[in-house]
Amino acid sequence: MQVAVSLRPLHAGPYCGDVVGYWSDGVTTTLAIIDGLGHGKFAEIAGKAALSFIENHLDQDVSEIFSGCSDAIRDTRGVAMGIARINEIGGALTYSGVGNTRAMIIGKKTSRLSGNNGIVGVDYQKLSVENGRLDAGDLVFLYTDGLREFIDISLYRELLEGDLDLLASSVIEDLAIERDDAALLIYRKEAH
Ligand SMILES: [Mn+2]
Repeated sequence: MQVAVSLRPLHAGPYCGDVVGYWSDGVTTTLAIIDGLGHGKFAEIAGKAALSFIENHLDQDVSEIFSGCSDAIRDTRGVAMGIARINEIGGALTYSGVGNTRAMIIGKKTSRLSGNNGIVGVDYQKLSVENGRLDAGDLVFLYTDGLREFIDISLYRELLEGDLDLLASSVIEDLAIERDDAALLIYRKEAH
């Protein structure tokens, strides 16, 4: 797999409430996008607490991670969060999200994955699971609401098969809004 991350704290400040993580053992890959509520120090504390919970519970399935994380970070402001899990061999992808983080798959066609209402660490009513399948070369975008929601992929055609870091920095440069932290993670499936 290949992964690129681009983060842009609000006003280039010292804190970033948007946090991303990715982990792979070569078979199972987990991608996480986290937006600590609001911005500033306490958003970052919430975001990092969620990241740390995920990192320490990678053996659990995604619904268990969401419920455990929601309990574990209850003394923070809470977060919006999306987690994608990918089987590197077969290409199966599952995704769950709570709050307004965004996810999309860019393959032969582009599909947007939907999340659920709520706040991890405060309350959410249900956790739906979206399923997809990735072929080698397909991309997964996970991003926060610090980017404009609609990413017009056609504008980046020439970058989609190229350097992921350049793609991530170009998208965040073009689409980050002025009033929030912004984070984008791009994953590319490689042939197994
Ligand atoms: Mn945000």
